Amino acid sequence: MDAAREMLREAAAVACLTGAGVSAESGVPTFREAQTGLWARFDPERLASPQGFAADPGLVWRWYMERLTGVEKALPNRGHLALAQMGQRWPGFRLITQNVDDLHERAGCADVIHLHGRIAHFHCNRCGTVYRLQAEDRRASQPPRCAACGGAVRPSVVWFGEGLPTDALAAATDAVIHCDLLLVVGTSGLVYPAAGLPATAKRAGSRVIEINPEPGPLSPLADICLRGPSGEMLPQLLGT
Ligand code: BV8
Ligand code: ZN
Repeated sequence: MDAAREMLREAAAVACLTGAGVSAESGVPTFREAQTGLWARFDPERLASPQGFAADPGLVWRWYMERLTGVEKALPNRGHLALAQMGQRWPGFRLITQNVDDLHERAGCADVIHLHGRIAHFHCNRCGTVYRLQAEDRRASQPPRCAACGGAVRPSVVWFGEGLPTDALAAATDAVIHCDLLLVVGTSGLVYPAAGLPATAKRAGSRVIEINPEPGPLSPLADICLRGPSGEMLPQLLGT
């Protein structure tokens, strides 16, 4: 941890890429944790896809309403709060997340780069019109219909097989190319193109610190691996 603290002190420009692990201690299940209860028999990569939504819009809608309720009940944990403090201490700090929850924002982070969209935002799957969720939609068995074209409303998240928002991916790539230290926190490093960002940082000469209780495909890229939960590792790294 001392070497990591030293590396952070020496850094001129810091960026951070987070995955579902940073929200685990807030009680938001990680993406690959065995789906609990009702969802145990479904493959999240199938549900989080245009094919899954076309095949059974009601099932996918209910899955997202249940996850949204879980996110709204969750509170930012000490890891989220430590990252928000970094934003205050390192003016050029850029936070990139694969997560669709708003816990970084609720911890006080500004201009978070959301690579995979946001679960609390909605739009029409056919014409793209933005949709404001109504109370009755949360209990509905089918997705609401778009007032403009009658298309099905969907969460504004990036599904498997869909391209990432070009502006978010461009901002994330720019952030990792121009940082001299990248923190990679709570991600299994399985999902591309997000998982390619640490290699891009490395090629641009940045150093990489991984924070994750488990090793993974990104670990060989890291100069330092802090093997522990981010809710403990991040406050220690920041000395808060
Ligand atoms: C695209 C939104 C093309 C939805 C998500 C073969 C090779 C390479 C790529 C592919 C391939 N086959 C298919 C692809 C493409 C695919 C992909 O990468 N698949 C993978 C599975 C192989 N990618 C895509 O489809 C992407 N799009 O490529 O499109 C294209 C291009 C242009 C134009 C048109 C099309 C889109 C990917 C986005 C998918 N959407 N989310 C939703 O949430 O419902 S991704 C989803 O997985 C989540 O957002 C999550 O962020 C993401 C990654 O998971 P992690 O965040 O890493 O979480 P995970 O559960 O995996 O791991 C948790 C980690 O936390 C673990 O390491 C654990 O150890 C750690 N942890 C646990 N507790 C803690 C902790 N860490 C710290 N502290 C703790 N306490
Ligand atoms: Zn529409």
